Amino acid sequence: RTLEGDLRRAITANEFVLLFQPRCDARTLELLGVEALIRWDHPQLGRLVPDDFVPLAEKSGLVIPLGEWVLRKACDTISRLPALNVSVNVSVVQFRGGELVATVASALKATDLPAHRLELEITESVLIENTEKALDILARLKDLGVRLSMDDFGTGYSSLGYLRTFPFDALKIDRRFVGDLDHSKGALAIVQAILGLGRALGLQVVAEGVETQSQLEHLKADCCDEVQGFYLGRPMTEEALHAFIAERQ
Ligand code: G
Ligand code: G
Ligand code: MN
Ligand code: NA
Repeated sequence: RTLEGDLRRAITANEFVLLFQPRCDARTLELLGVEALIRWDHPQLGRLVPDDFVPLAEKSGLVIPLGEWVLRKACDTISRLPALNVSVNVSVVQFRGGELVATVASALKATDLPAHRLELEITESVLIENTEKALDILARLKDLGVRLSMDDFGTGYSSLGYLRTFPFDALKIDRRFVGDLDHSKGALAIVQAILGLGRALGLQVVAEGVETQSQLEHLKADCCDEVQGFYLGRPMTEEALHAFIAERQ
């Protein structure tokens, strides 16, 4: 048996789980949306995180059907929760196949989720690989009405130019910078610079990996729009998300 064989069977065997992590208004802490995060409950190996199997899914092409499942599941779950937005991570491999736009359109149609409530999180690798093609796909995704965000912002090397060239609505500050906010002047300077850049370009800025009150205070002081991280809530099941929402009402 191989992990790839297991992966091939896992979709039909229903072994994947989609968790949802809160994204909150930085000032009011109101719940605005969730990021969908996949897990694999492997029958022998237990619960696997994306680092354990997404690279293999990308190499084998299985990330295409897997990505379809994630989009459908995320849209379906959130369509039943009034006013909540959902963001979904999209792999560079999903951009190669050429079916991404159709896959997103059919997930929205099948679940009746208004397009503006779906955000696709994209990493820089998508833009580096084939800039022309990526630009075309992103433009067609924007035409559908979905939001686009640049994920892991600050960790790449040419992100600044991309922000101008590509039709992003938001950028997500990588949790490495947020995690160092309390004890590193350098990290604070970088976060402040990203927030200033986002503001100047009219982009919404989301900070990831917020774990402490004091990190939150730094981010609020510099007008960060949204915060995500263990301080606000861990990735949770759909049932736990319902309880999380009920508790806040
Ligand atoms: O889930 P975790 O909290 O461990 O996320 C680790 C990484 O896995 C994140 O950077 C995220 O971008 C990626 N990831 C999580 N869920 C998905 C998914 O559904 N599809 C893809 N392609 N990547 C995902
Ligand atoms: O898409 P991305 O790579 O950014 O995925 C988010 C990842 O960060 C997921 O693996 C998620 O479980 C993880 N994560 C979310 N909040 C926190 C946090 O507050 N601290 C840490 N260390 N990891 C977090
Ligand atoms: Mn992400
Ligand atoms: Na990220």
